Amino acid sequence: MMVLYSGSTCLFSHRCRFVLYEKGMDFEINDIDLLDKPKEITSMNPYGEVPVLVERELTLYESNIINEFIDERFPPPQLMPTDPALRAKARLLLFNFEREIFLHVDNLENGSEEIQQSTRALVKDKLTQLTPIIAKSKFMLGDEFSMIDAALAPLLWRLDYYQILLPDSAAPLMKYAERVFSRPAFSEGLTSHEKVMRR
Ligand SMILES: N[C@@H](CCC(=O)N[C@@H](CS)C(=O)NCC(=O)O)C(=O)O
Repeated sequence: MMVLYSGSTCLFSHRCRFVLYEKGMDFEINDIDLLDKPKEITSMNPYGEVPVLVERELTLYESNIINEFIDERFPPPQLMPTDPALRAKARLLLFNFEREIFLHVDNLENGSEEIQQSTRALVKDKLTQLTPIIAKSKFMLGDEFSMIDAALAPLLWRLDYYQILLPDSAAPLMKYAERVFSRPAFSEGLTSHEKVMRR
């Protein structure tokens, strides 16, 4: 059976748990204590990070790469667009999110107080800028739930936890977040540590 090595508070592992439940696949979770990381993680991922997915001979890391594999490997619903141009655009959006937002997540958790504060302001601005996109449709790519929503939701879930308060103008984004959180797969993918991150 497929095994996901996952951190119980790790935003990136959360993405993969969400997608695995969306696809309704059978899998096993191996909960990794990041403060006492087993050596096997570094032998599976040269960057020493979770999530890691193992399926038979295949070992993958990087949450978005794992999620694309799960999406392609298992039956519909497809979470990436099928049209090549739209698919490429979706990948570009994922790349932009990583570069502009998710690269900074570590600073929210491990940065000095000063760094945490400036990162909160940066993430707040970047997320607020997404409001016009979501004001027009149900999900990030239109009316269907997609990989983009799965990539973003774990951060939106952690806003209280990271002490990020979005302005009133971002109300459509928070309404969208509630829509994503109400999906059964989202609740199924939450660990007990994550359940209490949001008030
Ligand atoms: N870009 C990676 C980021 C993964 C990541 O940063 N994982 C963190 C936990 S959330 C980690 O394993 N850090 C190594 C450590 O804490 O030793 C992804 O998308 O999978």
